[in-house]
Amino acid sequence: MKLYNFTPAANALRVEMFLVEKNIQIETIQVNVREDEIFKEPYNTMNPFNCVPFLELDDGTVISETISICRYLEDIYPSPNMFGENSKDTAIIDMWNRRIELDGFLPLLHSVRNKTSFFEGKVIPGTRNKMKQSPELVIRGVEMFKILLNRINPHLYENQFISGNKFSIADITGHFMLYLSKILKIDIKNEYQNVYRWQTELERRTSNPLNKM
Ligand SMILES: N[C@@H](CCC(=O)N[C@@H](CS)C(=O)NCC(=O)O)C(=O)O
Repeated sequence: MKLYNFTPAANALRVEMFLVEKNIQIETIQVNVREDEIFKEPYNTMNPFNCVPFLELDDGTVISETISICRYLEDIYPSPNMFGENSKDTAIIDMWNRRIELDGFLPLLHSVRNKTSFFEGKVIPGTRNKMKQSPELVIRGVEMFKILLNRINPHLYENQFISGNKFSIADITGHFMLYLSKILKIDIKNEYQNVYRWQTELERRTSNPLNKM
């Protein structure tokens, strides 16, 4: 099994943090997406969606999508558990992961790609074209994130982690959502104190790959 990744990228870092939390070692090949290696062979054929991360199994099967990769690894390395130990916990963790990913992580990812000059010509992940960056999408992403913050701030007063009292994959997604919010200079500390407490706890984890960058 081989992991194809590019360490500075947010989704790549989600998988790296997951691997450390679970104490899994996998041979990793760095694909420099900044230098467009992802569009070259053999990567283009392996993942025609032209994004990292993706996992190649020993039989040649390629699994892309951050959460699909993590779910596969969880299945073969069940401990420590990150996706839930029974039907109820699994559904609750999945619910939180989807809320965080769809309402926060992805909107902010698009805000960053539509704002930072570095992403000119690369507005949609895995593409290179002349699509213009849209200031409206920057605003929309930040607004969506703030709606989510208003919802999770009271929840995090009563819960140590986003899906309850146990660290899960949803916290890893949350950690990188908050990392994107830092790039966009969104004030969490003064306005959303419970989210800030959660963020501080996530940042202090030894598995946090941002501490090594
Ligand atoms: N839906 C995919 C998205 C992966 C993705 O957006 N990867 C970005 C890095 S964070 C990428 O490889 N972008 C390549 C590029 O646009 O050059 C997932 O969840 O894994």
